[in-house]
Amino acid sequence: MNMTGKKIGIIERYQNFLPPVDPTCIISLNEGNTPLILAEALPKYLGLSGVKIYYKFEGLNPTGSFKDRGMTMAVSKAVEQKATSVICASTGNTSASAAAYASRCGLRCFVLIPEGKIAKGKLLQAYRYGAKVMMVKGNFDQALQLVKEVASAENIVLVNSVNPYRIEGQKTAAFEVVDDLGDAPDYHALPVGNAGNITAYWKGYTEYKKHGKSWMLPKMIGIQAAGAAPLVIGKPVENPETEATAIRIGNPASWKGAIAARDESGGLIDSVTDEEIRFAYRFIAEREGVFAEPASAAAVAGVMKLAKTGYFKEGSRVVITLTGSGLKDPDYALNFQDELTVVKIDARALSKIVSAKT
Ligand code: AN7
Repeated sequence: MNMTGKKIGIIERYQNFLPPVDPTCIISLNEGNTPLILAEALPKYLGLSGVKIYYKFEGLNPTGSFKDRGMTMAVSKAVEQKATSVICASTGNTSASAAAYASRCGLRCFVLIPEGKIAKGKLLQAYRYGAKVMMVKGNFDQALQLVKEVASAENIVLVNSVNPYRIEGQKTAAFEVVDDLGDAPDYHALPVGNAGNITAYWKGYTEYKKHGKSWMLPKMIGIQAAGAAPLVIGKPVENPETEATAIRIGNPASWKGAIAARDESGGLIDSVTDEEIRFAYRFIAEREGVFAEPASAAAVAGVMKLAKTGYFKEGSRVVITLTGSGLKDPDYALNFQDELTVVKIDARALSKIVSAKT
């Protein structure tokens, strides 16, 4: 229990459902406990008045993405094992999170990121939290291969989601959804890159049900970007491409976990184009007041696509995980040719603008 009565992190909240951690080794930034926001505009837009859609907004975690849930576990365990360093490959959010948690406990942090393909907000987080940042002339898959080799040889703790503690921590998001809704939803949609998160959610839902915390299990809906959709086409993509750089991944480490989640839940894994991602990204920000990054919008785009085929049953509940904050990627946010209106310091000129019909 926290004596100050302040919010506590996922390890303390869900300790009975997680591998034990020495309490003196817990490294936490009060991650988790993110809101489940009821969608208002989306079901109206889709003509689904009988379907309740919720956004699990993971952009409100301490470093602005869901990765913090896994990182508190992985870094706490690294401290317990008396490690001195952590290392990861990343499309951005993992590196930001690893750097933050490592800084909190004095671990050295090495991050490898694909050259030129990382959102600025994530890059500056890695630097400012004090990580040693290295660009790789190559993509995420190649960077992951590299850190796997070094971590096993040098006894540095690897904090990518191949580290099982990452998945353990991330499964707590499913617990929170059940705690909030009183049961699992009928469908759970989320973006898929390296496939750790879909694996984690499915583990969370099935374990919570086994503990008698819920009656049902959701159909898991994984959404990839069309240019980086190995799980949809059934084989690795050598040169993955998408504007949603977080999920620009061609050979997911948790491939089997994603397929199991899909098949055991009776769900599906589909892809959406960058065009569809752009539309969904703007829709949730401009119509719902929820600002999430492009990869997160992919899941919304996926729900839009499926809804148009009549996929969602009347009376059902759909949860969409918005994995990261829109503030992570300012370049993407500013590439819509928005017009900047300059106003002279003049109330008359201003009233003319605000009273115009468009
Ligand atoms: C916002 O940071 O892989 O399928 O290195 O940042 O569990 O990989 C990020 C992935 C979705 C995909 N949404 O999750 C990394 C990294 C956002 C992300 C995903 C990521 P996984």
